[in-house]
Amino acid sequence: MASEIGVTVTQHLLSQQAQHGGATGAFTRLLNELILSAKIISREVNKAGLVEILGFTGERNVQGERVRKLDEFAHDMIVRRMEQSRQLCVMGSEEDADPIEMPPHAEKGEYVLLFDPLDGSSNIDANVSIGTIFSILRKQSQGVDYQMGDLLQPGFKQVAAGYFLYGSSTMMVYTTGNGVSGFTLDPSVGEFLLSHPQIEIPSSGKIFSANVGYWDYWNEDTRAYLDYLRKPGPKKPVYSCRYIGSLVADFHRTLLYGGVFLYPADSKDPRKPHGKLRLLYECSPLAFVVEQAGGAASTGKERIMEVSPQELHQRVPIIIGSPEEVALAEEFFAGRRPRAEGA
Ligand code: AHM
Ligand code: MG
Repeated sequence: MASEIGVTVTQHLLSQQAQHGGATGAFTRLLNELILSAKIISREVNKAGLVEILGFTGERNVQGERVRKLDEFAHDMIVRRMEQSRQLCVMGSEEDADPIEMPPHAEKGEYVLLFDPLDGSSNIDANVSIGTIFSILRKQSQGVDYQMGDLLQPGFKQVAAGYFLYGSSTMMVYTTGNGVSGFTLDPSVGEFLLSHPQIEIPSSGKIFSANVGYWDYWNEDTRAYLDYLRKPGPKKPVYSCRYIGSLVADFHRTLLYGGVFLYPADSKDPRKPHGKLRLLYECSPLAFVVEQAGGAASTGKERIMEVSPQELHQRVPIIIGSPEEVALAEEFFAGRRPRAEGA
């Protein structure tokens, strides 16, 4: 592409597709449908304070949490639009306990979509940034119908992943395994325009992001790691703590500024032995993005992208961000403190 100025996300997708000989355009059509869903969600999020859409519905999602109306709206919008995309064989949503099958009459495709329709929704009433996270996989099984194994694929099998951030502006950040690109929605023309070509995460940063309210629940390794980050040392800065409590927003800041976000296992809280965040809907897609930007994502013991999913709503501890901070966390989780001592 001669100049990146004024490049729309569709142009960008097409140019990426042109680099893959034999591409049929199915993937571009699929992503375009998702982008349209996000534009509609963004419109609704932006007028959330103006209409009677806020408030609880009284229902609970599969995680036992109360579902807010905008979550339902986002979920329904994506499901309805993607059902008619003709590119999918099955979907999975954080808001649905079961796989979402295509309607019987719908033409099926070769892709699988996993998504968190509106992450961070407990922040909606306070006008805090929230987001949609997505992960696209290729169907592995033979035949027209899907198998559970098509949904339960490790992160390294993803063909694309990214998120939409509904913040002070609406952004789309995605990867197809060829770097990470960011687009900002120009609401006057309704287009996502390339604003962040080739995003690269700094190799280290000065911010950690974690809900330190859970300090007493965390294990010794987590506490030792964060203690190290927050205390002065001759060879290191004192890290600032920034925690919005909205994953897409916390992740996006980490991607741009560097540092580390973590949602560790709550070893002393039986409700969250594996942390809170879901492997397939939140951790795997963000791991793909961060790795493509030069960062890393780990459970503390294992690369997130290599975790083999056992169930749709599986949760994993996550440490994600700049490569140096994530590598250091893995040292602490292995019980080693070599780089910490004398630092
Ligand atoms: P959600 O998918 O139900 O919105 O929950 C996920 C959110 C993330 O956005 C955020 O990182 C996390 O929950 C915050 O949890 P906590 O309040 O326990 O710190
Ligand atoms: Mg979520």
